[in-house]
Amino acid sequence: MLLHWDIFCRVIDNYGDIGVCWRLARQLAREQGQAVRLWVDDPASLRPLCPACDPALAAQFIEGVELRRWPTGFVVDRVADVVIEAFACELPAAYVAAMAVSPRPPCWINLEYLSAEAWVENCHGLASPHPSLPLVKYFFFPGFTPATGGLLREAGLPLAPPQEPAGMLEISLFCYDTAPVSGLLAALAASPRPILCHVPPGQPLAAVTAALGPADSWRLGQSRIQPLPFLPLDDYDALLRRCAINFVRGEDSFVRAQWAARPFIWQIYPQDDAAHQTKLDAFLDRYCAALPSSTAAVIRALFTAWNGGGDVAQAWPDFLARIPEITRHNANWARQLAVQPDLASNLLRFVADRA
Ligand code: TRH
Repeated sequence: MLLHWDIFCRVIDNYGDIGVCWRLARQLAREQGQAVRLWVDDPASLRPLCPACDPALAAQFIEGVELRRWPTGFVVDRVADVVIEAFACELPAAYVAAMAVSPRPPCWINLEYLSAEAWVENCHGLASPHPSLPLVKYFFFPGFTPATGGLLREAGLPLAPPQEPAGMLEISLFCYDTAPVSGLLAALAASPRPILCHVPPGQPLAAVTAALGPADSWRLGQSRIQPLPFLPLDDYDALLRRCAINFVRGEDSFVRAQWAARPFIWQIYPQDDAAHQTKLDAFLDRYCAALPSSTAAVIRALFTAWNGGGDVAQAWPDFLARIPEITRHNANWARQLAVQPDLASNLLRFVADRA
């Protein structure tokens, strides 16, 4: 069924808000044949992920998606069948008013942040009636189990990683500037195996430069630390599949690392009063559940250290020694997750059930 979708995205910081919304919008358009408008308050934030985007334009079509600048004075031309409020970004008041008087009020969905915590299953799909208008908003929680909204995954994504290269190890280092990169760099300097570490611009490069001093690239023992331009989204996905180990952060790169099925280390987005710590533990509990306890301990040690709770240089060699085992585990993990419907398909089903 062809539906009109309006997805609203407010860019809070970094690239995750637009990364998730853009991935969802183009998948709905490309794979599901839906008519999608993506409203972004800061279209320039999409440009690094999608070089075809011209931030100067108020409206443009890219990959089947109508990309619109979300202006301060929002004028409603029409109300869509499905309205996605990404990450509780708060819709324009005029749009909400138009929804309320629409002959067929849209299916209004708040797309939440991803979490592996158990409570997500109970809150996924909950209805929240508007306090004063005849409207209902539904909470849609991405997640790792069939009782959640699932994970973003394009059709036909290759899930089996290619053979692990015998010689030099390539790793990618996407992290916040709070990451303990000095510990990692010390481990790379001591590595008996040559390593090529790709460092994206922005916070990752700032962290490395703060640790090593300014340079075009760095050589540490047998390892080379090499800055990388910010890659278009699909090229970044391909980099994750190519590298033997990926450091990822936030939400979207974290999910992509799991589809890449390579060993990865996640730096979680820091939240007030250490709420992120609970989220990190919840993920590790699920992800490590099928592993022998010794391997789980090695993974936990490095994830914990990378998130500020230990010594990265100390945790690294054990992790490195288990790369073949972790790679096998991650391929199984990805296959197991891919049996579940993806987030876009779940969204369509959710909307159809409420039509
Ligand atoms: O950038 P992030 O840290 O994003 C976020 C935001 O901080 C957001 O506010 C927060 O809510 C969320 O995390 C949890 O990390 P993330 O989610 O991985 O987004 C990065 C996006 O950038 C992702 O879509 C992949 C993309 N990317 C590229 O396309 N090319 C690149 O070269 C790199 C390094 C990333």
